[in-house]
Amino acid sequence: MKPGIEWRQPRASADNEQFAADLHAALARTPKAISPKYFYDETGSKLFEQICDLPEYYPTRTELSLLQTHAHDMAAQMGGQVQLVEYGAGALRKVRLLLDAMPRDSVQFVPVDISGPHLLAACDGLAGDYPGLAIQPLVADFTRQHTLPPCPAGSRRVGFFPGSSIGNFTPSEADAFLRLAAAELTGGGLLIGIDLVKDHGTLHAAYNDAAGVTAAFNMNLLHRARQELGAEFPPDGFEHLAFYNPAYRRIEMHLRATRPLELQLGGEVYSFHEGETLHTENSHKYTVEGFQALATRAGFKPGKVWTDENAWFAVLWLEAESGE
Ligand code: AVI
Repeated sequence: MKPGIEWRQPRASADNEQFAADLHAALARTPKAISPKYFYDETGSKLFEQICDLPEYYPTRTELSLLQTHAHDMAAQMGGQVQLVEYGAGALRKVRLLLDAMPRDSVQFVPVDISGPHLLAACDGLAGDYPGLAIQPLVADFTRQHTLPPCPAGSRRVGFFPGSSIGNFTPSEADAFLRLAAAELTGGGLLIGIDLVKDHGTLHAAYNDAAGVTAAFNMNLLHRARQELGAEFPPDGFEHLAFYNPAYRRIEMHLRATRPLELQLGGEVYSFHEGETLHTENSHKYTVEGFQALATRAGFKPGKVWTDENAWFAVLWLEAESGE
């Protein structure tokens, strides 16, 4: 910290402390990189909802249409009586399509999400629309050890992880999550949405929309840093950068310095040379076979696959066998 400079933190909270610590670490490493989880404050979550409706962003509408068309077939893979665990539940929009295909009294629904207030609000809405549905929300980070409510007698525990959210995990995080899920879903299975490798133009457009919503979503990370942590940097010092990296089969999002500049955070000064980036997100794209191989290594047995006519997105059923 520079002598004589007193850093005033605008709003102190445990969340801010973690954000500050992670942002310091992100800016100190080479290359600079931070977890995409910091996109999702209230503004970021709203921007993400807008992204989902963009004409260029095909994943949401493609997955919704797969769920709409095949919900009965998907529900049939799951089995008669189920405890349905949704990982990273969010707005609970997609699960409604599955629930519509299942007898209400055959399901105990366990949405798991790290954000308590959002989860409880979404559950209230669901309970209003699905009277009689048993809902047991769990506030937890589903990527870490957590304890699910016991599976009701006679039910199979099945997981639901839509949205190609697994694409935002590093390969080792994806492997760790799948292993954890295979263990806790033993005897049941996992229904998961993945975004598929496709032509680079379609991928590029999905993360570089004409309306600039994805750019605003990316830049929101810097707005948060300014508002919540008092970070200082030139207002036009960074621009949105998103491109497909074929070597890793992933879209990379970065915030790129438009010129040499300094970013001050809590008394520390971090330099950026022109063109240097803060890497903010990876969005991995898979082939069905590649993902099934990953899931098999984690303990699943691949089952049915539903995909659209362009083969842009896939929903996979993975059996978590008991090994007996
Ligand atoms: C949440 N996740 C699956 C989105 C994706 O496509 O990787 C996040 C996103 N980033 C930019 N646009 C959308």
